[in-house]
Amino acid sequence: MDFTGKKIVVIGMGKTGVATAKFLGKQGARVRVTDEKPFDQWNGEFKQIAREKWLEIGDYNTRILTGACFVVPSPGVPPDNTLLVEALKRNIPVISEIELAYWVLKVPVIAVTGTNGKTTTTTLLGEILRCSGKKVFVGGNIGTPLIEYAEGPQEDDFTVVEISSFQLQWIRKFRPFIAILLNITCDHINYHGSFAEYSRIKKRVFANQTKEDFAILNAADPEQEDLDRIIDAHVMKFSSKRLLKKGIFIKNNNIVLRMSGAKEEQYPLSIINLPGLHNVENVMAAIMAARFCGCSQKNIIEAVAAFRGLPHRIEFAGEKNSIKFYDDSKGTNVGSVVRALETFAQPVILLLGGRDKDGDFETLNPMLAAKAKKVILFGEARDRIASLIGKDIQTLRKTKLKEAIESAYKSAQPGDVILLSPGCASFDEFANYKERGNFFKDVVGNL
Ligand code: UMA
Repeated sequence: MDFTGKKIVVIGMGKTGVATAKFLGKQGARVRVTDEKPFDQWNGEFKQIAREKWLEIGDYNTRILTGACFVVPSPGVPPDNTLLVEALKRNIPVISEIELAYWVLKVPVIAVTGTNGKTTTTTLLGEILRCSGKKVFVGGNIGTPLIEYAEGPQEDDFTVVEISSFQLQWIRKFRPFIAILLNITCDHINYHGSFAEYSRIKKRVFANQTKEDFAILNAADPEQEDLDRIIDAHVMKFSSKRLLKKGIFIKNNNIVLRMSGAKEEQYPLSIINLPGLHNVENVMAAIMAARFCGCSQKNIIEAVAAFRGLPHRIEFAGEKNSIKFYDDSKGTNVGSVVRALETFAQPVILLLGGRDKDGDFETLNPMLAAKAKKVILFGEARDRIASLIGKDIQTLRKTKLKEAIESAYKSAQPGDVILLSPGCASFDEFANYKERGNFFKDVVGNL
């Protein structure tokens, strides 16, 4: 597409919005930007483009839409945002940043989505590809927006991008040559309006694929049942629960990859250095994608064995008086709390809370009854969660995370695990989940 002279509106001046404006400006567009926050709270990189002739800063109201050719909202701008609703009313196309990037992308895209495990799978797949001698860009929701990559020389063999439901909301042609859907459980209801809508949007990752592409699905996820019937791509499934005629699954302490017309491959489970069955699923999905990219079994095994996981994902955070602490600050939805609890055989004191995303905390009850010795609720969401979890589960309410940690430690006994797996966003008390996780580690260190 020729962007020269086109008037394009970018909403939200965070990481994505600034990168998008920069890209469009370089392409000769007239870029109008706006944000609900005051100027001094915009992403620091905005300063680099603030004085450009092609840039215009607009007020945060519908006047900004006048004459717009299309609108690019930042991922965090919800679909019911007034500016977006008005743009659609006026028939002005709304497109995601990943869609815009896709229009100019020359490197094949591997998209990784799902409620949980995206970052681990994306990172691991990037490592496997690198270990196999391929040049790769790893980004998307994980950090560097795809549009920033699209603006550069694009000299890699593959791009591996973590894709969120927010980014899938406004795609039109975005077509990854491999798309992975790890799982769909309740998340971001306050953004999408309902679980059904969230699930529908997640599945859009396959919408533009053709039979030349690959779709990797989770055979054990009830939300993905029958999904292969509506996908045009070549479907391969992974399962941590049962054997498959074709696909990737667990058998006798091995991951087994069975593809038609090829010799069965085995990858010992013992090479995985990550906790929990959910991580075996992430590894299975990454192995399958890597094989589609032509990586050898030897290189895959080497890369998986070398991969130590990521911070704030059920990360060991220290031990005091035989009480172990784990930081799962990235666990920002109920599904991830379940996964974290499943990982432990010991009694767990769970720290749950933060900013609520309308999570279905009532579904946690069986898992809490089985695994949690006590639940310390903290932050904005504490009262709502308390009203949803079972009356038989011992709970305590604290305003701030620090008090919650101290209280957990006071009531713990040697052999217990204290787990921060908040099931909520961090924004009521912290800038992001990383800051919350690091704070947790600091407090634990000072106990
Ligand atoms: N804004 C508005 N109007 C609104 C909403 C937001 O003007 O209605 C403005 C805010 O004031 C702010 C800007 O938009 O200045 C923020 O935009 P953003 O929230 O989209 O944030 P970015 O900095 O662009 O970061 C986004 C992703 N953020 C979200 O999806 C919320 C980052 O994922 C991602 O790393 C980055 O793009 C690069 O791709 C974060 C995230 O929390 C980690 N993602 C969610 C998740 O993983 O669960 C989806």
